[in-house]
Amino acid sequence: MQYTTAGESHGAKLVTIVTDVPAGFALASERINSDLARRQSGYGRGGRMSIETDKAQILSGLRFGRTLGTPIALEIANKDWQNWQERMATEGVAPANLKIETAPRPGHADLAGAQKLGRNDCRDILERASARETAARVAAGAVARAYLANFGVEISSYVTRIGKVALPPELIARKQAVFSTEKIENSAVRCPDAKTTDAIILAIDDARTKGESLGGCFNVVATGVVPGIGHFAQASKRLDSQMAAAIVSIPAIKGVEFGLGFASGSLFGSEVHDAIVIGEAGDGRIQPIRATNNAGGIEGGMSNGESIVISAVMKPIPTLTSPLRTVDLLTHQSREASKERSDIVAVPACAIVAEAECAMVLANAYIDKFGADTLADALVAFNNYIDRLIK
Ligand code: EPS
Repeated sequence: MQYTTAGESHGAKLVTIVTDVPAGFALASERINSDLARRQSGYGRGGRMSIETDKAQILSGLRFGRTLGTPIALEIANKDWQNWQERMATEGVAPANLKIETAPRPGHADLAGAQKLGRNDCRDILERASARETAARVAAGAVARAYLANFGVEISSYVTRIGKVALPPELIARKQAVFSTEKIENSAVRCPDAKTTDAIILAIDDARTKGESLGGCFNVVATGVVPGIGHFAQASKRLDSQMAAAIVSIPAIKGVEFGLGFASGSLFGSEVHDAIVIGEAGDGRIQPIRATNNAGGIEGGMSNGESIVISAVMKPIPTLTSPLRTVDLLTHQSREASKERSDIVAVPACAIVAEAECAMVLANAYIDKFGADTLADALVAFNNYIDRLIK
């Protein structure tokens, strides 16, 4: 399964085409829209989210609610387009009074993009570099997620830090996803602990008062993944290399870890590696399993049957209401960076985008192992594999 997106932040629509989709699984726009709504939520987001109600329209690749095995085209209308039609017209000439953005924001794609493409209006860059594009990724990821549900794979996420406020480490159990969906989804910042949520909200309010922005960390957890997904034999097929590339492709992500991650560099081998014991796997089968899950569910580039636990860090939003210094692209004079309407923090939204990226990687690894044509064929191969694992 591959996806491509198109669309500017204030253009008419966001579009995504998902190709190499197996035939015969159920997909509903309600499911896609629920992920789109989850991406829009989160305390500390900017004015744009109160303008938009992202909804995907499925244009192709389905018949009577089931995939045809043909490309799925999805589109999401930008309601804000009505306020930008002149400034973002795809044809014709620029209006005489067009305001151009010549003050690149440190931390955004503005300057390097303007240099790369020889532009002096940063809007030519920022419209596409905007994280608005991630709505289309979430729609594509929902297709992958619907496919994976047939194999018992579920993907969730939660926020572990925003700015200086972090979920106490003792609450983060790595063996499995212990947080209830309700606790995560009911938190205004997707943090499963009420006390931490309250402290994060105060930190966001404080950042807003100071004209600041914030970043943070989140975990993505995939449960129900059978062992042996991915491959040890090829760099490009290693599950963790694919997953890292997919997560780091999300705007503003500056690092990714699996399981214990960087902390494993300061520990003894016996403190890091997960002892193998006979026990009950996630689906009730008696199997060799792990006593702990410090590996984050991936060893040797393959799933090991434990939950896949990925942590990532998102840098603070580059648009500041108390901006940093920059250089005007036309005059080369020092000035303040431009102030776009923006979020104070978008870490909870970013976690949903990371769920989508994780789903796309896992769906591809399942397709690679169990077959690309139809869900029915893949389920036969999958059930044979499960039987073999038990013997
Ligand atoms: C976003 C929409 C954008 C920004 C945000 C992400 O809307 P607008 O630019 O109209 O306010 O809120 O983009 C950024 C933070 C960024 O740095 O590009 C969205 O839909 O997620």
